[in-house]
Amino acid sequence: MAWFRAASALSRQALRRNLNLARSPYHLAGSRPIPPPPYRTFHGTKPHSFAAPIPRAVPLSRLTDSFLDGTSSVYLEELQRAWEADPTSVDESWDNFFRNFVGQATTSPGISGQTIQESMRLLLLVRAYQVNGHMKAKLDPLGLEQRPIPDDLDPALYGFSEADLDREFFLGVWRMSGFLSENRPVQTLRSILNRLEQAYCGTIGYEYMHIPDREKCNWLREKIETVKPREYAHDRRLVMLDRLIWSTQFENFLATKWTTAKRFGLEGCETLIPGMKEMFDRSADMGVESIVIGMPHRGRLNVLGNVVRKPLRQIFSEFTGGTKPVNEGEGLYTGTGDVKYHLGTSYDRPTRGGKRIHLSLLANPSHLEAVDPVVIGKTRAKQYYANDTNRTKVLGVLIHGDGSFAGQGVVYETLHLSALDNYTTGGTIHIVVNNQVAFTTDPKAGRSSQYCTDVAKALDVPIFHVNGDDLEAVVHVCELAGEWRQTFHSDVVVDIVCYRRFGHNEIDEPSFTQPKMYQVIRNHPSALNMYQKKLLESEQISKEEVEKLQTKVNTILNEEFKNSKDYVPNKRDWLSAYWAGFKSPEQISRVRNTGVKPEILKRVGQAMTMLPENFTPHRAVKKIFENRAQMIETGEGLDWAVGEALAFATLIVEGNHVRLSGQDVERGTFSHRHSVIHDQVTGERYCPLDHIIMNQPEEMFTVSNSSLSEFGVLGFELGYSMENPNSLVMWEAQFGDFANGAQVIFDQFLSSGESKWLRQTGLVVLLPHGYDGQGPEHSSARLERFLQMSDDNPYVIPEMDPTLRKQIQECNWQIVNVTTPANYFHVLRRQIHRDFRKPLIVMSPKNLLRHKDCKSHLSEFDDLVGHPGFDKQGTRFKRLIKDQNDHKDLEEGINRLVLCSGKVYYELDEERKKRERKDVAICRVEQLCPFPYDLIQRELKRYPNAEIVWCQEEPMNMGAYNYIAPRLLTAMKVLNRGSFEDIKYVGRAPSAATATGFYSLHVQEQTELLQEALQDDPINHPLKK
Ligand SMILES: Cc1ncc(C[n+]2csc(CCOP(=O)(O)OP(=O)(O)O)c2C)c(N)n1
Ligand SMILES: [Mg+2]
Repeated sequence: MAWFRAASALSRQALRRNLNLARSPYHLAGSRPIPPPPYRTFHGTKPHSFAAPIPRAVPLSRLTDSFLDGTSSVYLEELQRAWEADPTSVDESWDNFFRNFVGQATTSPGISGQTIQESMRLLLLVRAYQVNGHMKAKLDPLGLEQRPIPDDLDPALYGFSEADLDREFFLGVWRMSGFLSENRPVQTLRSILNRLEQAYCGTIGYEYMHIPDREKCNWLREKIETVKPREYAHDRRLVMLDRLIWSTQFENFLATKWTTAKRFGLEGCETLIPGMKEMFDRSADMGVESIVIGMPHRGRLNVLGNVVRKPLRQIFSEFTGGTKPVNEGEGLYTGTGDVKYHLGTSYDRPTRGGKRIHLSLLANPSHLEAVDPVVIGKTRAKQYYANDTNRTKVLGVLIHGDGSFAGQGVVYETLHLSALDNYTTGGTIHIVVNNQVAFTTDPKAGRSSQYCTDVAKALDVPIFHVNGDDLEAVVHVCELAGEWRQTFHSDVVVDIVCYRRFGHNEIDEPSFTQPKMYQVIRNHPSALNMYQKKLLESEQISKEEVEKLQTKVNTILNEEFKNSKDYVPNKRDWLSAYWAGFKSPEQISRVRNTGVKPEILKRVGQAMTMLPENFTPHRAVKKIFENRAQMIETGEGLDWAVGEALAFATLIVEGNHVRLSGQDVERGTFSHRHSVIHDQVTGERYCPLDHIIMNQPEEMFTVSNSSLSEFGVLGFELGYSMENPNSLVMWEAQFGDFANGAQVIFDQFLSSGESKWLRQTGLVVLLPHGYDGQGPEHSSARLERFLQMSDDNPYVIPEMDPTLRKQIQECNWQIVNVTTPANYFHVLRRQIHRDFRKPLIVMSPKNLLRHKDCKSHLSEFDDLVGHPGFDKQGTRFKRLIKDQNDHKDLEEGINRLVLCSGKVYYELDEERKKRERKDVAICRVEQLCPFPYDLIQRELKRYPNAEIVWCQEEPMNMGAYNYIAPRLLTAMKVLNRGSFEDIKYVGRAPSAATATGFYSLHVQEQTELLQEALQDDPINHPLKK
């Protein structure tokens, strides 16, 4: 866009120079050598003295302006000179242009005297309307402020005066159809201007000239520059009216029944509802079967009731506060709930064309726009499961506020997923409810761009601004958006410029801060009033018919209100089709084994290490794959990457969908994964895990490097994971630290989503973590924050009997810091091999990826009795790994039990070996949350005389210490193993930064903590140090 603006500015200057502008009295837009400040409000346009007379319809369609891309008249002049000197020296299209022009000019009496210069200037004027016509469009229903009309739209700038209005001009050029010729090669300037005004400066402002694709622009021009301005048939108008009545009366009804309740009403933008409905109807006509919607607070109840068709009685009942199910027994689990304007739902809705369309509105937090990527991820997953490879059956629709669309970075992060192979959904339709205020903040204080939608211009997508008072215009652009999306499979933005009739919510006073605006709003008729009046005045409907419609709607609203009093909520409605049979936290789900038959392990192991013939991998990669094949062959020394790949491959064999995304995940940040390899000669890609089973569906295994966004991509994967439980969906941070760029997703969705909205997800988040001297920003994934958000009670030991255990189901998520490839394999498989889903946060390793001791034997992955991984219950994830020395059930000679988690274990073990401390046991708490009370107690009992130490690499105010200490104390208390002061701490001192930036200091700190953990003398409690 910047280049375009520059070009048009250049052309303006050039024109001024060339025309030696003697300003005509008709030229109003004053010369402004210094560009004016950006206009961030609409509020009408300055009246133009070049008053446009009654329009005479002339179509502007099918403008194929292949050679008009250079907008400078200097350029045109130079071309002309060149052509005059040698016609073959210019492009064929220009040759035709000049020939044609000369021919016409000499034969048409009406245009005698028209110069080539005039013709060119006219073309530039047309172009200016296409580019900047929206600046003059009447977008603001309130008409408060005025925005100056750009010079480009002033015919005087092009040297035309009022005297030229009725002169005929030749606009048509060879190969140009539509407005520029269309059997009407000669037109008066007046009629040309009228057409341009009508098409571009009415109640719709089109922005599309930033799209570089001519075909797309021409498609839009055909729609915009139609011969006949849009005319809706009588019955369509009645439907629109009916829908507007529903929208308006719904809000009125809530306002009268619940006078003081916050509902974030839609008043001032009621046309959104008919607009959405028409958009959905049109989309359904064009093949859409399912729509996933995300939206903020404003108008949400109205959308739920009128668009999604959530039963009104249910909405009213919830409004009165009756959200808890009352039936006995199962289904009593309600979580902690959420306010009414955050809840989601899904229904099937019949469309105008007689089809049914499935609509789901996702629950969302207060955090504006945070739901955007979640909706897109969910849409993509739906497309995967619907085999919607063209992406025309499932559509994502996002509704935004003007303040949040301009202000929230996640909007941009989501937009940038739109055309990426593994993230595209074939276009999202964005609707902005642009009420020209954000709470109390005016646009000029809230954004630096002219329009709140300018962020979308980063993409090649059209933006339709529309005056929200003009129902038919809103409906028109909503339909157009649907058509665009189905035709070009890319995003599109509808910006409904409207107002907010009341305060930010119903108990807020808007005149404190927007007094002038609200003076106007108070006297401003509703869109319904206006539309009714229009239909009545044009005698398209009678007063009685309007009243009948109003009464019908009112009666239904009242009946539903009455019914809402006896409304009994159903059991939770969280189990969509794919989730049937999954257990809620109140139902016990048996813990299953995750070991795999040895022959399957071998087979998938071979498949995932095999490279195609004639493929030339990088030398080092070839070696890695040879080593991997060897590991599978011998069963010895399986490393982290192989453990992970085996988990993926075995899940695929079992029919699950596996998806891993994040920055550089294909190779792996630490060059360890190599899940996609590149032919060093041809550059071709090969992904071995795409070839695990015969005829494996293309996306069944997806590994994808992502855009450099944490918020957007994690949100996307979260949405993806929520669609179908039989999928292992993972997001990996480059380093764990970066996860806080997506903090809203962790806080508002992942840790609390199930509790608030009764929706489960088994999303896995891999966060590289570990202190290896790489400085403060690459050491810590802030484990403490995840633990702090866990909702298990530190002072209550839950039921731990394996047959009755619901500990994980009752906890909001699981947090692990796993230390062996086999345990990693099992924890990933456990995500799928259970009857419920819980998010899994993994502190994933960095130096363990290649650590000599961080290896597993293939037998630890299988399910054979007697194999190392096999315990009493079979082979499964180990929540705690006991000391690796062969200890009996009672070891009175052990003086110290060091509990730790993560890679520090290997360092502790080495130090122990060095010091030959046979009296020290080291246990790894692999699953930190929920806390493995049973296994911890087993170890406490095993070592009755041991001093109990928690050892971590992180500073004392970080890591797991603050989570572990009270839980360990609770476990000890039951066994009479001492008090708080008996929990010894070994780790770094409290610190503001996560880690030192000085490598030598890191080494010193690390050495000291290892030495302290294994010192001969008893360790002091921090209180006594
Ligand atoms: C991320 C985030 N920051 C701040 C808020 C508090 N807040 C709630 S509504 C609102 C104004 C939103 O303005 P706009 O997007 O224009 O929507 P409108 O309410 O005007 O429909 C703000 C700042 C929020 N909900 N989310
Ligand atoms: Mg707003």
